[in-house]
Amino acid sequence: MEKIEKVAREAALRAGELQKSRVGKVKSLDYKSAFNIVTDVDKASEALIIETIKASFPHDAFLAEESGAESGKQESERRWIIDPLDGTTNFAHSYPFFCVSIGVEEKGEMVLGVVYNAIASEIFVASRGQGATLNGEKISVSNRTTLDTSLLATGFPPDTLKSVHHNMDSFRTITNMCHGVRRDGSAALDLCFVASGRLDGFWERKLAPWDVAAGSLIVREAGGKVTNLEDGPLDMASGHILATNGKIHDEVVKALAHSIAAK
Ligand code: 2AM
Ligand code: CA
Repeated sequence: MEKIEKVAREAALRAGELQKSRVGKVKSLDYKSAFNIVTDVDKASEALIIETIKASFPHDAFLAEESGAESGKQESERRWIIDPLDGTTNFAHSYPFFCVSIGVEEKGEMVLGVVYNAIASEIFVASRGQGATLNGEKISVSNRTTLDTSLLATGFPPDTLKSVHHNMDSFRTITNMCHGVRRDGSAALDLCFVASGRLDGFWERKLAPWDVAAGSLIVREAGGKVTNLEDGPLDMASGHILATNGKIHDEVVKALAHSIAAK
């Protein structure tokens, strides 16, 4: 695990520094769908990350946002789940809230998560059973026990208004029940903010596995709770996620259920 962590950190740092050097200098911007964008820096970051990992682990499998899944790999093999640039919309607008997210899965279980925010020089790392750190210091979730004293975050994928259970109702409902709901545009960083106690909870619908793979392990290793929106097991394929400090989890689950039922 030490070598895996070293390589994951190195890949994240290399891609993060590239991103930092390219803020405000996007050369190409394509639309994956109506409001879902990808830049040359997303693609260059992913190539750099995969090249770095392959130099040490040439036989591992990858699931990465821009290049997808590699075919021909055994399910039991180690798999690297990569979002080379989480918060692309922020990046493209020079809004400084984006990161590199690298998760490592072995036999279907997340064993390592690394999230690097190059602008803030913050690297969040968690290794299964070993706790979570921010720049090498142990982190843990907050101690707040009630929703009405909590600060949360959520996010809105680009096609959210077309989805049946869209998030606006939940956003309105929960905003009226707590100190506030931030919408900052990087699910991986939002999860790390829950892990480090800056936020008490985060939820979002329809995320992709690479948005949550690393961050969900970091929250758990920091003592938090990660489920789907109904308090069931997290399914990275469906991408509905609720992460909290554990203490406000039931209250948020009830509030989300109420907001959906009220539709
Ligand atoms: P991205 O910047 O890597 O695209 C914002 O609410 C969060 O949703 C970000 O983490 C963003 O990741 C992610 N996101 C954006 N478009 C998405 C899509 N079509 N499906 C799933 N997640 C998406
Ligand atoms: Ca991305």
